[in-house]
Amino acid sequence: MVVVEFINCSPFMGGGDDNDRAKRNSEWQHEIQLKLPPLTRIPTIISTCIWRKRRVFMQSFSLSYQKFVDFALDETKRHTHLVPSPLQEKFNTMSCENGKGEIRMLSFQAAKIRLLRSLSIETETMQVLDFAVFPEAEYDVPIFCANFFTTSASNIVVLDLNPLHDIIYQRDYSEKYYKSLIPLGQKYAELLPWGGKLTSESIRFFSPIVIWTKFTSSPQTYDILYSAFRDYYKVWLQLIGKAVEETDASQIFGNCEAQHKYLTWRAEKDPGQGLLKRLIGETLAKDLLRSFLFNGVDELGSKNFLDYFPEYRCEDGTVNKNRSIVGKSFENRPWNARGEFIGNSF
Ligand code: BLA
Repeated sequence: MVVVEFINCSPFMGGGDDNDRAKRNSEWQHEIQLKLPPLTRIPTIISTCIWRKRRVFMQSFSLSYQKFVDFALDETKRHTHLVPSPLQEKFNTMSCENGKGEIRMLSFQAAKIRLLRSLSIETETMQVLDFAVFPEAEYDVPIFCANFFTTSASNIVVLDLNPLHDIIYQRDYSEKYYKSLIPLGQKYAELLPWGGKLTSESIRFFSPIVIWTKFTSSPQTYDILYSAFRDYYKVWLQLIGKAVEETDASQIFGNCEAQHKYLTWRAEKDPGQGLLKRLIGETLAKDLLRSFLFNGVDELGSKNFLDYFPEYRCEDGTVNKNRSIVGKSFENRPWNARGEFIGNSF
């Protein structure tokens, strides 16, 4: 259940003293209450001082990311044959430690697809979807990535075809996969504006068409997000469908290492970690991260986090626990309308 906030609904914000305002408000509440269905409750005024603060009224609508997952699976099955992953047996459903929520996991593999996996969390106060698809190493196709974190107050959204290779200095990869998708990215960048500063290091894992946004919950934004998810997923399926198998061993190795670097980053620094640990405890969360969400981190390569990201090395040789060394940056979208990177620092 998601709560939408209606701010400054009161017609009685100004004029008169506190007693006047309280009286008029109570009449207004009574009048409004009569116009609403019997189960809709108007909050009672506790203190007249509240009128000096912003007014918040609430209405509910239900939200679930299940239809996003259903769409993705149906659409994938139209293109290829999905086979349950061996991970499915161990990772299916888990209850949150406080008994007030559930984590559901699905995983598949298919021709060209090493792993398609979905994790959704539904509790009384939040909904989370972490949906990703990782190609086999013979393909340099981007990684499909949808991360939605929703509470009554806000949504944090990342939706992207995460580049496997550098797109800032390696123009050919960008041209190959993103050039034709820039108009799609532009369309949604207008509907779902840039979410403001973020962990600077993350930008290297994002593409010029990334949707990074934050918004207050409403049915309209939910519909736009669903539309974006469908469009991005359909495009990704076309890319993987058209992708030609690489036969050059060094290219395959390069793809494999790039995917391993991505998994190593996310298994160590994903912003959802803290919450997962609170929901299911540290041991289970670590297993979920390494064996399921970022599966491959222990198999696809032998380098460790500090080999890839030496700037995180502490003096005693351990990994700096901070999520970012650089800090947050990129107040605005760091790509221009042609998809060229215009951010000047990391
Ligand atoms: C926040 N998630 C974020 C943020 C980003 C992402 C960019 C904003 C905070 C920041 O600047 O880092 C997502 N970051 C990504 C992704 C990549 C990346 C997809 O680098 C890919 C390379 N999110 C989940 C799950 C949970 C979750 C499973 O995927 C919870 C179980 C929660 N994401 C979550 C929460 C925040 C968040 C709680 C806010 C945390 C904070 O800002 O401290």
